[in-house]
Amino acid sequence: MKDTIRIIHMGDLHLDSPFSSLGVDKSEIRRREMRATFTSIMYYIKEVAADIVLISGDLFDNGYATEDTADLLIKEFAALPDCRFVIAPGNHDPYARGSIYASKKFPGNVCIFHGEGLSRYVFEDLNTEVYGWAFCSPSMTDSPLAGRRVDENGRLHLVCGHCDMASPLSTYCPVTKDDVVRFGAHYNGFSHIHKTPELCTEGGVAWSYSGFVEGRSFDECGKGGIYYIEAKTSGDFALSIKRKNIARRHYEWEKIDVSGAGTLSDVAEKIDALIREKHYTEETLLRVTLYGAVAPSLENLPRLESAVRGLFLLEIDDKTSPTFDGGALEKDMTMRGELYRELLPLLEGGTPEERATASAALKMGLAALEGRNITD
Ligand SMILES: [Mn+2]
Repeated sequence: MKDTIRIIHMGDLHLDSPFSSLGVDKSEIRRREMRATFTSIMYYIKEVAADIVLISGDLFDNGYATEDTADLLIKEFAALPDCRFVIAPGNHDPYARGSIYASKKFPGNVCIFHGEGLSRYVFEDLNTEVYGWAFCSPSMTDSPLAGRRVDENGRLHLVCGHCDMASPLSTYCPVTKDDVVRFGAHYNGFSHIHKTPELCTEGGVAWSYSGFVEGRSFDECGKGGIYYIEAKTSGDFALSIKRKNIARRHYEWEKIDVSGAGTLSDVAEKIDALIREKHYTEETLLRVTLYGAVAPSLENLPRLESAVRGLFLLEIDDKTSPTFDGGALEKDMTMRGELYRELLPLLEGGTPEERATASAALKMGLAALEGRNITD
């Protein structure tokens, strides 16, 4: 029997996710890359000779999953027959009639939970048990761990499940911290919350979300990844847990103060400086929130999105105020000055929504008064 086993924990891959916020071409690239990342993870699993892979749900998006994806999963799992893949279906890939899990023939090294109650797979040769459950529909209101304890049988105990630890009222399987600690498994691999995960431990119990693997929007910034775990299969069942970044591309969201900018190239220079400083590349999807008082004549900052500046995607979130050096406008006796004076109370003292609306109104109004095109 192995003294130490190697475990991979991952989830929330959302293969075939539509990426609807990107254009048609880029969303297709991202869908392909997502599948390629899955293949890279499989290479990694082979390279480290993992014994068990915990996939804690939302491996794919049921509504969008293609036959190609099903074939890819089955082919990749079958290519690593010495590794056990344990899958706990989540709210996006529930074990439901007609789903890939229920209708496709998976190889013998793949174990898929298929009921909402707690059950387990026992790997005697590894002295390890994996407890888990399945979403059988897009929601689940009871915690499978509530009031339960592991069998104290001298084995390494793992949990693989999709759940929401944020609220006991969640309809996405509300598992509480108390449930997890009382249950007493050595490592609990969860998924559902996508942000970069935090490993928690208490009283010999460790748990973590897997986090996302490939970011899918600006809600998922930073580099996605998986966990690599080494666990003793007897004695103190000590764990060593490491994060491995594996994503192809990453979303980032930055803020830049562009106070005093008078032209688009002033702003572009600041964006370029940030890209250099942070070493962002074509692996980066970047959103920049621009803020500060800029010249009233500076409008249509989102036009800067058309040059991606060496990135995969650049998105401009314009929160500037067109009030820089407003003295001249304040004294201007034409319609331009009148418009400025009219909007000034909102520009300076309104709510954030009022300031944004007043800024847009001033920029458009000034452009219109100068006979410039305001439709693009
Ligand atoms: Mn989920």
